[in-house]
This record gives sequence, C-alpha cells and structure tokens, in this order.
Amino acid sequence: MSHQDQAALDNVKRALRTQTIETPSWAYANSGTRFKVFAQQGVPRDPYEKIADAAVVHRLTGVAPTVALHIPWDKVDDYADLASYAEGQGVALGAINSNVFQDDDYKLGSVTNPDPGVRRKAVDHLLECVDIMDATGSRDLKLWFSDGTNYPGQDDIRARQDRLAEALREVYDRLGTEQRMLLEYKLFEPAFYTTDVPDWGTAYAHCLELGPKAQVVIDTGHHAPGTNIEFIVAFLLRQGRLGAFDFNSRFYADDDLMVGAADPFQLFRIMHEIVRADALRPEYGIAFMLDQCHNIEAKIPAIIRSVMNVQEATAKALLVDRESLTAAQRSGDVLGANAVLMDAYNTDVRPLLAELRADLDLDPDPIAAYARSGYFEKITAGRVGGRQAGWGA
Ligand code: RM4
Ligand code: MN
Repeated sequence: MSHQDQAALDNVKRALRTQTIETPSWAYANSGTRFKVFAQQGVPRDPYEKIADAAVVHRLTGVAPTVALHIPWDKVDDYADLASYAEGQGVALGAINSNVFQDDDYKLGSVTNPDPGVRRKAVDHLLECVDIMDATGSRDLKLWFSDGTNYPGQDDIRARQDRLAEALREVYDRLGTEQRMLLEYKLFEPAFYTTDVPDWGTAYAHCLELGPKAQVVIDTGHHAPGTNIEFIVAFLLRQGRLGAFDFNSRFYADDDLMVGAADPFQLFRIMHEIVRADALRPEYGIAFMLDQCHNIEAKIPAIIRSVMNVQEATAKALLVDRESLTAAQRSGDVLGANAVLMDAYNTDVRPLLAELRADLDLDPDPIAAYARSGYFEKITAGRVGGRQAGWGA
C-alpha cells in the first residue's frame, strides 16, 4: 500500500470515528405489524431498561451514544432522573418523538382535526414534549403526524394545511434557542386518500415558513417505491434543511426492517450525498437515527447489525475517490464516473471497520461480542414479571 493510500484510509477512519447513530427506545421493545407482535424474552419493561439496552449497543459499537425517546411510551415521573440514569450508563437522551396518533380523539386527525378542542389537545402534547426536552437536555423534537383523510370530500384539504401551519407555529415559537423541530413526512398510512404531510416538499414548505429551527426528517421507509431518496437528500442539504434521518429499510411500504438490509446500495448512495456535503460531522447537525421494528429477529443484535450497516455504507461513501469522480464528471466520462462510484461501493470495508474498532479498544465483531457477553442471559433471567414494553407502553 502506498503512503497516499494509507493517508486516505487514515482519513476515512478519522471520519468514521466522528460518526454517531441514535437508536430508538421503541426498537428495544416489542413491536411488529398490525397483524401480530411476537413477544420476546428479556424485553425491557420500562424506559430505564430500554436505556440499559441502548447503552449495551453503544458499548459494543462505540458509535451509538444517544437514545431517542417516544412520549408517552417513555413517560416517567422524573425526566432529569432518567437523563442522569442514561449518563451513568454512558449514553445520553436524544430526540423526543411526539405521539399524536394513538388516542381515540385523533380519529379524524390531531393538529389538523376539524375540532378545535382536539387540535388544542394535540398541540398541548407537543408543547409538553418541549418541556420534556428542557428536562432531558434533548435538542430535537420529532413530529410525525398520522393526519389525513380516507375519502374524497371528507375534509377540506386546504383548511387542514392552515391548521397544520398554525399548530406548528405555536410549537416552533415555544422552542429554546438551541432546540429544533424535525418534521417527518410519510406518503400514506394510516390515511389512505390524503395525508397532511405526505412528502418532503410539503415538509420543506412548512419548515421554510417556520424558520431555521425547523428541519425536515427523512424516514427512508416513507416514500413511494422507486423514489430516488438520495436526490431528496442532496436537495435538502443544498437548502440547509435536512435535520435528520429515520433509517430503516423496506421492500414494499413502511416495512421498518433493518437499515441496509433491503437495499445496501441505496444506503451507500444516501451516505455518498452526505459525505459530498461534508455533513457527516456531528457539528453539521444531522441526527442519524434508526426507526425500526424487530418483530422476528433478536432485538439488540438487530440494532447492533443496523448500526454496523450504516457504518459500512458510510465507510464506502468515504472511500469514493472524489478527485477522480469530479474529473470524470467534468469531462463527461459517464462510464468512468459510474466506475469510480462502483469501485467504492464494491470495496469490502469490513476489515477496515474491524481495524477501527480495535483502535477504539472495541471487539472487532460486536455481534459475536454481544453473544459472548452474557447480557441476553442476564436480561432473560432478570426481567421477569411486570409488563413488557411495546407500542402503547
Ligand atoms: C411512525 C414514524 C415515526 C415513529 C413512529 C413509531 O411511522 O415513522 O417516526 O416515531 O412510526
Ligand atoms: Mn420515522
């Protein structure tokens, strides 16, 4: 290997050291499809146990230092206490995810509901989430609305946009100087005719209207099949409005499978745009989060695998020979440019990542290390009685 190659690899490793991936509290709990949720042994029974699991993922991977909460699933009496418990475990609390989709009152919508009383209740919940952020020290409030309609004529599409804008404004104005609002979009489901925030353009337009603390979040499972997600990434980065990712992968709709499982090439293409914009650095402000369900696979190893998949895609993106790529692009060398990208994608980065982990005093194989750790046996034996956490607990 030449000195130049070694210097390039050192740069890649340096960049990978700065990468952080946030894991979601709900992925440690029972979750699945609307047909069946298969309960697993050792599943956390409260937010403290979810954080303990997240801390194990961080200890083994070295790059998952924060855990996102979902309110009310992670409701506790004392959020400052939860935050200090997390700190003691070696992690911190991340984004606060609001939930205005599980109450009977929200049948016809939350912040876009035709009933002002229901809208008030929904906005109050979002404001409560900001109070929680004050206590946990979280930077980000993540908003996903299930709001929409099922039938033409059911409600006024435009009036619903007005109600949405009004609600977002009230919450935005409540944010502290360092706090942000992340607006997530999703094409359909549970609403099947119109969805009030169906795509990145709608989310982006609302964010623009609100101000710089409002940013778009891309959940990779929330698009129509075939959507070019990296284009959206590039566009939002150029506008300075990409705040976060909810990573997962999908074959059909919002499958919530492990990121990088269904389409590792897409994940690489997304990370290539991130690297291109120099947006991997934590100071840039993008929150790289997971939003997944592990219904049939063991949860903690699945989350470890997901973190590793993001790292692998990132390592490949960092390996793209940018100089050669730019030269090929500028000279109109279509095949040459494509080859530069594919060379990076086709590189086996696993040895490099194993080396990185060894540099960080971690086991080069976090999944094997987890299996050996005895943690699963410990939680299986210890977490008996009580109620396992899931959607709604
Ligand atoms: C939604 C959306 C949100 C997540 C919930 C669990 O579909 O993706 O980000 O908080 O699911
Ligand atoms: Mn999501």
